[in-house]
Amino acid sequence: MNPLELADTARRMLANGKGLLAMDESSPTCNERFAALGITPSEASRRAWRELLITAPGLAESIGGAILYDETIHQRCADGTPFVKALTNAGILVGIKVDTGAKALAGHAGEKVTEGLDGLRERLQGYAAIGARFAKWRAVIPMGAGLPSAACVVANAHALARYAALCQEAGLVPVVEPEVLMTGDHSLQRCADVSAQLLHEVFEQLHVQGVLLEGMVLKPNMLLPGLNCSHQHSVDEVADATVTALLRAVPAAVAGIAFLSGGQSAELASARLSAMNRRFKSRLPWALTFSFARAIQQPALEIWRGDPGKVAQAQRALLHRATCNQAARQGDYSPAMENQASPIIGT
Ligand code: 5MM
Repeated sequence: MNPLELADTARRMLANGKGLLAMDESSPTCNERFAALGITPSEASRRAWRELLITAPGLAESIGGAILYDETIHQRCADGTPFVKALTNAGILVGIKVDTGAKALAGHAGEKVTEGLDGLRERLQGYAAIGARFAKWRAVIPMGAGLPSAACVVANAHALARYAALCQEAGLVPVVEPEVLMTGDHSLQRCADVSAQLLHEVFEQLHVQGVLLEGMVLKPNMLLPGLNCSHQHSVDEVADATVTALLRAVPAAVAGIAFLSGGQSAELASARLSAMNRRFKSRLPWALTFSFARAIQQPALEIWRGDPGKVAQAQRALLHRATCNQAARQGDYSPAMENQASPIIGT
C-alpha cells in the first residue's frame, strides 16, 4: 500500500466538483432494466449501452470516475478501443465492482450478506494490471419489523472492511457502499437510527482492519423515509437529517462521500444533494457528491431503448443529469435547470 498514491487517487476521483458514474449493474440487473423498456437483453446490447455512456462527449467535465462490471471492463468500443483506454484517455478513472452479490444470511430470514472475498486479492491484482484505479463493494441492509439484525449489520460491515483492506493492499481505492434500502414503510427517524448504527459499525470494522481513511470513499444512502411511509419529508428535511447523521458518524479524514440514488427520481436526487451542499457548505470536512446509477442513467436509457439513431440524444440526456449533479455538488442545482435543458434534449 502506498498511502500517498491512494489518497491522491481518492482526491482525483472527486476533484473539481465531479462525481462518479455507477454503471456496474450485473448482467441480470442490466437485463431487467432493459426488459422494462423492451430492449433486447444480450451481451451486444449491454456493450452498446455502455459504449454510449462512456463516449458521451464532455462527460469528463462532470464525472471523475466510472464504476464498471467485470463484463464491461473487458469490452471494447465499436472501433476496437478498449473501454478502459477510452475512459482513461478522456481523463476518467476506471473503477470496478468486485463483490459477487448479496446472498442469504444463514439463520436470518430476509437478510443478506455480500460475498466475494474468496480469491479477491488475485482478482484485484488483475483489475489493477488492466488499468482499474478504484473498486466498489455494496452491502444491502433491509428495513422491516425486527430488521436489520445485529448479525446482518456486523457481517456486512466486517466484509466491507476486509474488502477495503485488500483493495488498498492492491493500490486500489475502495468505495465502501453500505446501503439501507428504501423499501418499506419505515419513518425517516427509523432510517436515521439504522443508518447511524450501520455507519458506526462500518467505521469500527474499517479501523480494526487498518484501512486508510484518506484513501477511501464512502457510498451511503441518503436518509429517507420508506417508499410506503405515509409522511414524506421536504428536500431540506432530508438534507438536514442526512448530513447531521454523516457528520456524527464519518471521520473527517475520509476523502469523500458519494451517494447512491437508491431508486429516487433523478430530479429529487439532484435536489437533495444540492440542499445538503447549500445548507452545510462551510461545515463539511469531506467532498459530498454523487455516485448514482439509476438517477443518472435512467432518462438516457428511456430515450435510447436500443435505437442506434438515438445515441446522440441519449448522450445529451446523460450529460444533462451529470451537469445537474455537478451543480448539486456546489449547492447550485435548481429545478429550473430541468426546463433549460429540455429544448436541447428534444432536438
Ligand atoms: C445501490 O446500487 C448502486 C447505486 O445505484 P443507484 O444509484 O441506482 O442506487 C449501484 O452501483 C449498484 O451497486 C449497481 O447497479 C450494481 O447492482 P447489482 O444489483 O447489479 O449488483
